[in-house]
Amino acid sequence: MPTALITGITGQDGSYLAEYLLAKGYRVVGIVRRSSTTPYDRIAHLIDRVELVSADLLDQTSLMDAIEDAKPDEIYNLAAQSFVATSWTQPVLTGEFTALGVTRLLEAMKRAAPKARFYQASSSEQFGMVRETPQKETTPFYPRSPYGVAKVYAHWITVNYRESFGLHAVSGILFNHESPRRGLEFVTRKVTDAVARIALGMTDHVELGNLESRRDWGFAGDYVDAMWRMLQQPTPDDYVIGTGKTWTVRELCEEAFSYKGLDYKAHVRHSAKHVRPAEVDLLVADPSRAKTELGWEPKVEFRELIRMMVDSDVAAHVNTRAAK
Ligand code: NAP
Ligand code: F7E
Repeated sequence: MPTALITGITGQDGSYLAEYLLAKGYRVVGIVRRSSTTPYDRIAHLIDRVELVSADLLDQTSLMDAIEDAKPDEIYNLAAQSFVATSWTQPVLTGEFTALGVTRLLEAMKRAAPKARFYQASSSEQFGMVRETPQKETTPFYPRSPYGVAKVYAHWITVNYRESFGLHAVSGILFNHESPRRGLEFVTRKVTDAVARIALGMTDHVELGNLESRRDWGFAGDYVDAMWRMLQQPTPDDYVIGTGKTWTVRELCEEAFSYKGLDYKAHVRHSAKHVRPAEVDLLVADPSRAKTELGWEPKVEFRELIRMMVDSDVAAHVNTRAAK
């Protein structure tokens, strides 16, 4: 039974990856950071089947201990300060978690499990002000936020440890991927949750920033399969993962509101508070290399994804009401 160590197991991707690897027969060990509460909502249904160890990307010794104890065959580094907007208000912390945290983890792996395979969660935010469209593995990076800058560092330190020390380390450059488990602060979930609350008469509007930016949105459940496939390749390399299609935030609103028979124009208000100091205007992947070399393709398309999220948010609010 192979062992996988997942940082960020309590996050959106970590929860789907844990499910996916358990189904494949892995022993799954998840790193969690100490908190005064235990917010394991996304993995509550897995809690008896995974092992949790306490460590933090800020703390080198805890990472060394976690790797020494778990003895992993595969390490998936999904932990990060992952919200782009927060990276302008907490730029130093974002750099510590999202950039230097990766060096700490690679250093721990180099010492405690040099034969393990390492996955780094790179991001389409690294392309930022895009140099070509669609974006592929060879497209130059031009990050537009402290988060994007931190991810570029994390990406290159992963390449560097591969080339310097022969570690089997790969980066998946993943475009936006969403699900009912997406954090409420991200725009897809913010919109689908608002649609649910408006449809149930709990509120009548939602405040958004820039409606014209374009994103390549896929389903998180499909993307964790790509992570695993990357680590099974005999030679470590980096891959772009996305759908190859792109939509504006406005189109996202149209899709989500019209599903419940609502007109987004009557419910979406502009708020300068949600406009970013620098924007990434257009992202769209060229995932052809992943298709050819990994045999990976997305299964859930945009409309199905948005409807799945609206349905889930409606059900959650109905259940909460019923429980009161
Ligand atoms: P997420 O839901 O925000 O989860 C982030 C995880 O990181 C949480 O489990 C969080 O733990 C953990 N974490 C944060 N700081 C930590 C620290 N100092 N030490 C240990 N753990 C820490 O993010 P996600 O959407 O699943 O994304 C997973 C990864 O992929 C992230 O690295 C993200 O930047 C990257 N990425 C995401 C997307 C996307 O569209 N989702 C696209 C490209 C790349 P707590 O529960 O304790 O907060
Ligand atoms: O913003 C616009 C916003 O926060 C998408 C992370 O997972 O994907 C994610 O980063 C777009 C931006 O995701 C609001 O300006 C308008 O253009 O959902 P988001 P993101 O910034 O693309 C990448 C790949 C990652 O790696 C990240 O970790 O939507 N937008 N109005 C808004 N965005 C938010 N959040 N809230 C608004 O009110």
